[in-house]
Amino acid sequence: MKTSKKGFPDNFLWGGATAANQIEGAYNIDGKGLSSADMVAFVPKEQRTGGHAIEITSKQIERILAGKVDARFPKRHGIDFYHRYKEDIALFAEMGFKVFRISINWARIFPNGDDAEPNEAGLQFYDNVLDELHKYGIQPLVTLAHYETPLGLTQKYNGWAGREVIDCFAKYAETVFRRYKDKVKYWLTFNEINMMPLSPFTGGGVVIDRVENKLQTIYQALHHQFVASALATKLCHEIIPDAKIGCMLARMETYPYSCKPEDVLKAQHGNQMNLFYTDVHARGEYPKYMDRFFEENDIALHKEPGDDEILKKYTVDYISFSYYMSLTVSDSPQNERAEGNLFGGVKNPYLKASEWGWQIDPIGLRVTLNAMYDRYQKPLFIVENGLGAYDQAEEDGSIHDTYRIDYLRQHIAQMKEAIRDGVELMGYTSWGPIDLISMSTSEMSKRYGFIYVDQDDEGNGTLKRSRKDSFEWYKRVIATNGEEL
Ligand code: BGP
Repeated sequence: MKTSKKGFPDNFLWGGATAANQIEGAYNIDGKGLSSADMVAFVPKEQRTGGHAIEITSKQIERILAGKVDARFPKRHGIDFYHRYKEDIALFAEMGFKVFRISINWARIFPNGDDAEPNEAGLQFYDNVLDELHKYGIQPLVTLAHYETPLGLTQKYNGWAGREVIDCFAKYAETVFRRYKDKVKYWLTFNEINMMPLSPFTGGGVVIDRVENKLQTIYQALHHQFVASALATKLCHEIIPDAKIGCMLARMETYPYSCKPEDVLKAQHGNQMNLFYTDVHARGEYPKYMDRFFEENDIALHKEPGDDEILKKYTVDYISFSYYMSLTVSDSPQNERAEGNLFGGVKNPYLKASEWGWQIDPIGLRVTLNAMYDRYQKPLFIVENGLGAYDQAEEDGSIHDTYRIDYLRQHIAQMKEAIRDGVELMGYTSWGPIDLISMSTSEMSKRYGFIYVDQDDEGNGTLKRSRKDSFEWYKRVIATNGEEL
């Protein structure tokens, strides 16, 4: 048997991915309003429940705003990218990045989410960042909403639970499309849109303590996001005809624990519940299997006339996803739970887990790339992947992060295999190319970067940037277009 030699396409987009609320800081500078992320406090280790289940009540928000909560809010300060973006982008350029994923913090543009006019200082900041990227020939990939709902929308409409937010979002999207039409050709609507059921506040600024039927509220809010995403797709195509716009999912390839038919069925259901989001975005309609789920959970979605047509008409150009782990499910209650694994599941005996319990599975990436391409026949883009780990700086400041290199090498090798299998893959942006604040725990010590940032969990440090061993490694990967791993 011959082995295919096909490698990464010449125009493959190598780079890194970030989110405004995890890097920028400057949370109340130059007219920025508060966003959901600014309410998220540091979670001490003993209080962690694993995953991303950050829940906040309306009472807690009131107390935070009244200054009655004695906690730190690391996402308000990030790694000060707001003032250091030039230095950081120069480092990305040194690694040879072809693309850099950022998000626009909506509350920097519309401080309350529904203001009459945009905030010019906020718009100017992103102009500066985009210009800096283009200076080095780096393509920006921009997420419109990465867990950053303006807090004003939570207070007024309960975030995305309120239908009014669709119009606010459409106005925001139109504003940034018009402003950056010559500078941004790759867009994403909602980051990990499937986060909503796990954490409605993170996913959509929704506080669920005010509502009776939690699931009803969550899926209604999601419906609003689907419609908003389709409207943004429409606007993007009209305003920037040569741009591509995609959706974004936290992909959980779900395995049956055994070949017992009950396990297999459960895994199939798990995959459906995960791919539901990309089904709506790519196929343009709610899949039939959701009818049963809605019925059995007393969910009656309210759709306005025209909603279904909008979803059908404005489907995405490509599908992007984050991939950190796979998920294994079992029908037997005696199986050991996978503590810390995002979205639960049981322990997969063939996989090792990260220090945060995320089950590492490079082959699962090839499985999922094949499965998704097969299902949608649309280009795919891996916009997050990486290993969160504790790094140890040596006396001379060097950091030998071989574990990170191993993780990335194995995943990239599987991407190459998937391309040989025939998958159309546009690019790869590893998560957190520079250390940043953790999304789920607000730790600084959960590091993903090729670039080290001198800051600890308490927010102490010089914020000095330095290169880890993985920096040179990734630079080589990009320079050889994935041939040398
Ligand atoms: C994804 C989010 C990112 C990011 C990443 C790693 O879910 O889109 O914002 O942070 O996960 O998660 P964490 O920071 O919790 O390790």
